[in-house]
Amino acid sequence: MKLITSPTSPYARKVRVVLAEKKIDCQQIEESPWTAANPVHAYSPLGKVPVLVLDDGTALYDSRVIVEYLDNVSPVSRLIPEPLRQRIGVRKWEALADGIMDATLDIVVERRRPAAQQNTDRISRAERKIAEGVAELSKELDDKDWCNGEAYSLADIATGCVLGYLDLRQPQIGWRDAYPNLAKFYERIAKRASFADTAPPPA
Ligand code: GSF
Repeated sequence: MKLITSPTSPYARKVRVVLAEKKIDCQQIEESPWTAANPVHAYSPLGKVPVLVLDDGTALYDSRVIVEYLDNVSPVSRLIPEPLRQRIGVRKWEALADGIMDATLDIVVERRRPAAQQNTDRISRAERKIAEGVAELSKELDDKDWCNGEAYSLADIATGCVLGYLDLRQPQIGWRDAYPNLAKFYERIAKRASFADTAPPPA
């Protein structure tokens, strides 16, 4: 089994944290999806990281499918609960965190274009999604220890990954000052080995 990944991708980080939490051995191959040739197309028609290539050659994507697969191949540290309401709660947290990642990535992609070609409407729409998305993370976390229910889950992993990605790509939004509960949560989760070992390189 091998994971096609990149050091800055928050979606790939979600998978790398899950691998670490579940103590699953997996070769990790770094590829850049942003080069003209995009080597990730060798593994997936969508050309996006992460891709998990199984031993029989089956390629799994995207990150949500991969984490569900990994959570089920090993019983160690279950990260997606079985009961429907809890499971859907966790998947909704993940959808929110992924949506904030998508909006943040939209801005990264726009800002890479020459200034005159940047789509300011797309950037404003993305900024609104980030602002409202982070407010929702904070509201839903409230004063709880964990995002969903009483235990550590994929909801915490997705939330930790998106907050780390905001630090990398949108540090000026200052989410820690606006949302002390998220700051406290992040400080705690960032200390886990799975997070410390997968931190993105500085921008
Ligand atoms: C998103 C993956 C993605 O956009 C998932 O796996 O959850 N919904 C998917 N990956 C980016 C890299 S990024 O995370 O920095 C990617 O590979 N983009 C290349 C492209 O051509 O869009």
